[in-house]
Amino acid sequence: MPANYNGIWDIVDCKNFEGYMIALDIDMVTRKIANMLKPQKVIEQDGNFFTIKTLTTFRNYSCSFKIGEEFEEVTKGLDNRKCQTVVNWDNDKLACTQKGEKKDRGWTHWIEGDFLFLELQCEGQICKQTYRKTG
Ligand code: YOG
Repeated sequence: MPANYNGIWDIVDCKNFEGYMIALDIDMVTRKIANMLKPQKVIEQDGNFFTIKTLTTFRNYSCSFKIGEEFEEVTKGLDNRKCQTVVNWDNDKLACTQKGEKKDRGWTHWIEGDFLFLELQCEGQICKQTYRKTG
């Protein structure tokens, strides 16, 4: 039985989002706005099928995938790049690689009790986020 990510998760901590955004070439005005946001993750998991919605008052982003199946991801409203993306199980962690213009790009999710952790990586910058289950 893989881990169950279903639920609504609210951000409670965020480190180095700025470094991650600079690595993605996000302009300063947008970074200032983005740094004020309190994202919520709404995750729908059905076996190996996932939809992860990242919701904010400024922009929303949604990504749907099946574990192990590569797809073309367009990071619309984020850095607007195309990536060849795949998400795999690493034990109970969700490990994503996003191949494209940016090197060493990807993210990892895992759960510990009521907390959902996320590390977003791009070109040596790692943003570490913590979410708490609220629904
Ligand atoms: O999530 O990869 O859960 O898709 C990363 C933002 C700010 C827009 C969001 C809106 C990167 C301006 C995480 C933020 C910064 C800044 C919320 C997306 C780019 C632009 C929409 C992500 C994964 C893992 C699932």
